[in-house]
Amino acid sequence: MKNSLIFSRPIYVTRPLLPDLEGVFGKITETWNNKILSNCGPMHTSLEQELTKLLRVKHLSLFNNGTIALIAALKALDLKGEVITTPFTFSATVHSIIWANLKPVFCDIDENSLCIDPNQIESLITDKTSAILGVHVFGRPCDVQAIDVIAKKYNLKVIYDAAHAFMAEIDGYGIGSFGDITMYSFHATKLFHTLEGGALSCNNEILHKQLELYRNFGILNEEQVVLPGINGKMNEIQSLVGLENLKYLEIERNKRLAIYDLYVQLLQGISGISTISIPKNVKNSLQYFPILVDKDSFGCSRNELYLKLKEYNVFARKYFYPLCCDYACYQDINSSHITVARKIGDSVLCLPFYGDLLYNEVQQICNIISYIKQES
Ligand code: T4K
Repeated sequence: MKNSLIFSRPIYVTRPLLPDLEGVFGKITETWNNKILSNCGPMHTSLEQELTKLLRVKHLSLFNNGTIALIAALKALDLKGEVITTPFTFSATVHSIIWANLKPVFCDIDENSLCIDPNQIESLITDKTSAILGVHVFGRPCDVQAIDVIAKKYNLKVIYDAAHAFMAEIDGYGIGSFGDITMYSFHATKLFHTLEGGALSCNNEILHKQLELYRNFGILNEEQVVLPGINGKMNEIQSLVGLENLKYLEIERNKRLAIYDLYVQLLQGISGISTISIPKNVKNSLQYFPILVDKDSFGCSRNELYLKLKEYNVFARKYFYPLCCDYACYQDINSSHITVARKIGDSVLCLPFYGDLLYNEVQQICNIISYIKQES
């Protein structure tokens, strides 16, 4: 039985969306002819305009990756002291706080949303706190209303890491409508990508100008450099790949939606495996397909399932284990109060999820999980 379930090639957690090469070559030819390769050329301008419309935000600035964008966001808000954030995220979220010369303070997460728990934030606020950095983990949004109330009460800035939340919406509002600044990642592993890339959106024109200065060395004009900015610019090749990928976005989203539904349907019969529900008022970003493994009712732990899946050539990922607060470099930051995130970090597993995954492959992955359960 086991041998018949083994995939003949590796099935990874994701595979990038690749636009038709002819379209890419057409745009590369344009770029070669006009010889503008970077510094906000025509492809860049065009992608920025398209994304501003698509994400329904007031201002959007492209960046060369999400991490540099997040650092620029923290710098542009002129923050000092401490930033309250989640440990259940990719390293880049917390590293960005350090790169902006700020101190991360870890807050536990909510068991349902897997995002920062607003009920735990207030007790962590001190006279040094200047901001809250929430992450819309797996595209399921933070409780933006509760966070807004706390931010207003204590006069804090709010930054959202929406690396997983491209095109997510709450009550029909684009995910970038909330907080002071929202960051997006367009890395190759993201549903919408520009090879590497990212963006920041905000609703404030003055802040938008600051972000653009931070993106380009703080250069105001040929003779004035007004702040210590960085090189955060997206180049023309990245931008044109983004423009071509936009053409396939709806197709990719529809394919993922069908795969998402199939996974939910096939996994619901397997006790010990649960999926993360998306509230009715939220538009799913369809970025990842996370499951939670309950060792007692499934029969083996998340770690055992992860390792066993590899024997079948299925390379699921433990996003996000270990928690950021357990990294060697963050041992000096208090995390004794982090309990929910530890439980989730020990039970979460992201299954392969991308548009080119075939229905029979989804079926096979679910059959393998069932078989592993039977054998445990
Ligand atoms: N905030 C959050 C919450 C994030 O999740 C991220 C990034 C950021 C901030 C920072 O944004 P960026 O600065 O990256 O724009 C990946 C990505 O590199 C990273 O962007 C992403 N989050 C993170 C969750 O995942 P790895 O180390 O897991 O990637 P890797 O290379 O193991 O790739 C996973 C699988 O994808 C591979 O097994 C095969 C497939 N793959 C990957 C690449 C790069 C491909 O098929 N083709 C490819 O080109 O970090």
